[in-house]
Amino acid sequence: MQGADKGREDGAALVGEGLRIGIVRARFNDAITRKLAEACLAELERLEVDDGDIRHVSVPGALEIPVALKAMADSGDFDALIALGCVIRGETYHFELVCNESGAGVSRVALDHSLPVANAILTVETEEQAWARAEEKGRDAARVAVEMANLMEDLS
Ligand code: INI
Repeated sequence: MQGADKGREDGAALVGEGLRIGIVRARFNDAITRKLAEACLAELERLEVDDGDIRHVSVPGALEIPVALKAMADSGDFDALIALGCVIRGETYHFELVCNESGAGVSRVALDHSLPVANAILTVETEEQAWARAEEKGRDAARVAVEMANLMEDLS
């Protein structure tokens, strides 16, 4: 098993029908985050999430992702959210700050709202690594969002 499926043993539902998913994509490193989005949307479609149940917005950079996620969470209109971004150390002298703050913000939204947020903000050393990981990371984000939305429904 790889990626989002690592350790999955309980057959938690990977059926997306009826789920409402919000996606926030950072435009910084735009070509890479578009690749993340493309893979994520393809997997959501494969898992039968209806196109009309997906809201997809973009923000300037990873640091703006949490506030957009928060607005989506506040709306009560979503069963799970997905954060798509890319931070590359080689081009970012404040790499740690952008990684840590965006990651902490994503987790905070999830816990404050009891709402699953799949974190697909790539944090890598080089652009080459980002390209190598983008497709799997985008696909995993879709699978995590669907699995966790169904789990939260089971637990509620
Ligand atoms: N934002 C990213 O998403 N990735 C980066 O690699 C990055 N770098 O290199 O700095 C980045 N910075 C912008 C930041 O997210 C905010 O948009 C900016 O600071 C304005 O608030």
